[in-house]
Amino acid sequence: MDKRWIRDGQVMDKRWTRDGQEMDKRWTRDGQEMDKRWTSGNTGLVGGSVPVFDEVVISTSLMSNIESVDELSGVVVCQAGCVLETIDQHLEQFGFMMPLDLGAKGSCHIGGNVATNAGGLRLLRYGSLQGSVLGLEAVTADGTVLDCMSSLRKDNTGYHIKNLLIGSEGTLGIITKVAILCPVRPQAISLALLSLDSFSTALATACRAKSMLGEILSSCEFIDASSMECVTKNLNLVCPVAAANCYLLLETSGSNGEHDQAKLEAFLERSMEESGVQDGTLASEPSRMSKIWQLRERLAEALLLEGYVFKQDISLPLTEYYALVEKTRLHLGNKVSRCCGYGHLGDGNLHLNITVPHYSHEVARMLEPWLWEQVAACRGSISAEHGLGFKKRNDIHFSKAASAVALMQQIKKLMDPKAILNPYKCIPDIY
Ligand code: FAD
Ligand code: 2HG
Ligand code: ZN
Repeated sequence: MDKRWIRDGQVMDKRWTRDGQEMDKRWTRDGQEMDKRWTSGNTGLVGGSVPVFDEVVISTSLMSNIESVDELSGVVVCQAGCVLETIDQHLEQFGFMMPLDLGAKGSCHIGGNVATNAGGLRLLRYGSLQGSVLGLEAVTADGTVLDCMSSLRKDNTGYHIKNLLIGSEGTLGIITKVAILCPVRPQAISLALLSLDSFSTALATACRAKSMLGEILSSCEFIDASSMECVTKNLNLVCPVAAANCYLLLETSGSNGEHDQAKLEAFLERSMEESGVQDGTLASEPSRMSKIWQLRERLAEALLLEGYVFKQDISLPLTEYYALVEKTRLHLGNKVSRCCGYGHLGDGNLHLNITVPHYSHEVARMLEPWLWEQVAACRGSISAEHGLGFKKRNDIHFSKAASAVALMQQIKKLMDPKAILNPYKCIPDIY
């Protein structure tokens, strides 16, 4: 690929932006529309799957077999090119579900999910893929087929090599197959959307949800007023609760509808007593829940309609979560059209998004490294769930000690001495 896709060391916007449904310029090259069969998931948000200099692109799209579902243990074995949503639909007949769900589920591949250690909307309940992936198969740089295809929950025999591959963003091996432990599909799901006067009320309500809903809480998502305005205005969606400074989406799922409903109602009654909780709606009917979920899941798509989006995916202590959005807003002032925050509050993961009509060098320079210094000062992470890819690999030191980066570089050198596996990504160059 030529270099027209790079500007000031940044991958150009259109190549790595998408809305979870309609793919944009990523699918064209030299004016020709690319056939989707020749691409992989490509939904990553840090340019990890974008060829930047001299790479060869490998597609796993034809590796789309779901090989088995163990009805006793709930372990699904599938090839890397399976689309996340397809696996989930397949599991429904067996009464299981994928432990991972994200807005890009209709396009992303399980191999890409594992390679990025994707988080998503239900990590709060089902944990990270580091826990759910029981086994994997990968091809290493010298062509060896690395067989770590265990389906056992417990296997402490030596180093956990598979965990090294999970989240390695294609730099240590090409994942070809995975075994994933899937939870039982819930019988009853409900979704509450609350509008709140401030982030501190949102935080107090989220904490109350954790303690009063306990084991049935399956998602705890935050949306600020600016994000809500963006998704409703740009996509013509309706927010069913009164406009406010902040919103919380709380999902419960369990095995007994009556039990869950009673818990949820007690929680909502208690929350509504708080003056800061302004309005709320509860849905259990699938089409109503889906409409509410769109307000959260389609935010990335809505933002794209405003021009260029500076996307940041940050882990922070909860006390700093929204303060960073406000600080960034002040710092950038009227140089940007929008500075908004949403994300997986239950996991301390903020998606800070800044829109400008066109890519701006000035805003880019104002944002980095300033933002990373803010994150490092409170010992947060500059990438909570999207990885480092091409975009952030040289900023890794804001979240990892030099000793850890040096060990990563040694591991890379050992496993890929010729740097042929996703070069220029994830960690700083050593060659
Ligand atoms: P790609 O984008 O194709 O690749 C991602 C990286 O993985 C690249 O470095 C690539 O080289 C590597 N890779 C891909 N396949 C393999 C393989 N088989 N073996 C080795 N390396 C491989 N992410 C989250 O974590 N949580 C979210 O909630 C979330 N929501 C999103 C919502 C939207 C609307 C969009 C567009 C993206 C979202 N993402 C989210 C980001 C993205 O969907 C995830 O990072 C996803 O896991 C990427 O999967 P993919 O198949 O598209 O991978
Ligand atoms: C999400 O949670 C994704 O919706 C995308 O991780 C985050 O749009 C973003 O910044
Ligand atoms: Zn996310």
